[in-house]
Amino acid sequence: MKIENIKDIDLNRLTRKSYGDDANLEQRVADILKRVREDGEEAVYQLTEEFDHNNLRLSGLRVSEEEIQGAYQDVSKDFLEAMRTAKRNILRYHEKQKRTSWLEPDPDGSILGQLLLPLKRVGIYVPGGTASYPSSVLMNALPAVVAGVKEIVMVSPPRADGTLLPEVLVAAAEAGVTEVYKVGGAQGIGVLAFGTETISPVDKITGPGNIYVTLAKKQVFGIVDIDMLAGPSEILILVDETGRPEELAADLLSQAEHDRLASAILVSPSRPLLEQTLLEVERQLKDLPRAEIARASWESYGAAILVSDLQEGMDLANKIAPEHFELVVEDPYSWLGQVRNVGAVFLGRYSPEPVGDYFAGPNHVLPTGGTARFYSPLNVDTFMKKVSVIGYSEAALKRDAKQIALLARSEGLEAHARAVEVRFKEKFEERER
Ligand code: HSO
Ligand code: ZN
Repeated sequence: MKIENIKDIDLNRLTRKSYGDDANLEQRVADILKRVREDGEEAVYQLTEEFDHNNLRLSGLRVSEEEIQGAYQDVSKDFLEAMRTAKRNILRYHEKQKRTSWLEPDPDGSILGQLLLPLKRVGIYVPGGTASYPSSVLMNALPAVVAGVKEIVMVSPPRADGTLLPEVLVAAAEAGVTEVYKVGGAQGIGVLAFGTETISPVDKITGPGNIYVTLAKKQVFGIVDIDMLAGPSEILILVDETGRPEELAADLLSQAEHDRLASAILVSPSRPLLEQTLLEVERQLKDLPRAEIARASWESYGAAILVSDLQEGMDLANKIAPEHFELVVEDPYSWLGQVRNVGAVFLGRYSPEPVGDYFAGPNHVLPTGGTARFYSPLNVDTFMKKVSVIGYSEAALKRDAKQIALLARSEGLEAHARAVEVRFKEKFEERER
């Protein structure tokens, strides 16, 4: 890899879209969703045979309570303990996000307010294969638990032997998931959105997935709500000359190893640091178990960008809007006020990105593909909705009646105007007499 000057970089390459716009794929996903909607579980069994090479007709789609308890035998004590600590941290952080209903009385006797209510039933998608992360189960389910959601349904594609990863099942149990089904891909999203003969549909679907899952979420949006359209993981590191190549290379690779499409970008005003870090990445790639994936990502979507100063680097970060942003500079807090378009910011050399992926408490489901311009990390609000409250008093309505009626008539809506005035009809009549 070569160092690129900011003047010469192609921003388009670095600000990929999160999801493609392949009309063929969209159609295939639409067909799958239609089959699930029309034929229910029979379609789900057929699709699971087609895509996951599994016949689940005998065992059924639901993971039993015994299976979940059995999974505890297959995970280590240390894993369970680490997961429980992570859970505590995630809960503590998300509790701070919780907002409550409010009612505000006015001296005139009326009351305005807002109810904050948990969604009743939500669905969490957990990918299969090497992207089947127990940590993501916690990150999706725990904010829903804090929000007060009662029914949390998880779906995930079965492995070759028809089971789910024990660590994922344990994470689901620990996180308070109430139902688990072995169904993945677009059909998994279909089950959540439309329901089947035995599974009730959910109100909202969250969680990352491959392109099929993402397109399916896009297509069911409106029937249910969704969190966001998640794409491959990204990291951008802004570093001054105090950075250490060994640490920077490790952080870049920590995201590159997720996915061939992941992107890892290093930005610095120090050319020697960029050079040394590039060498260090090559060195570390040599014995990385997922080197093949990490290298593919690094070679296609990685970048080392030379800027004239940190300010230029900061502006570039806000333009690219990366999912993860590491600020490895002398006084990271002095830059915090300029951070705008990133999913999560990691301050200083002791906040490497995996601290956020697993443990610190903030959510690791973050906006990707430049959507940090308008999306937030998954949070407690993701699982709540609001209801407006209007409780006018007689005095308040009397005060406002004329103006409301006037606005209604200006829109040609006479019945609206009368609905207000009829309350004071006698008094109006009295006055006229
Ligand atoms: N960095 C990923 C989340 C993750 N990392 C899960 C490890 N496990 C997307 O933010
Ligand atoms: Zn990660």
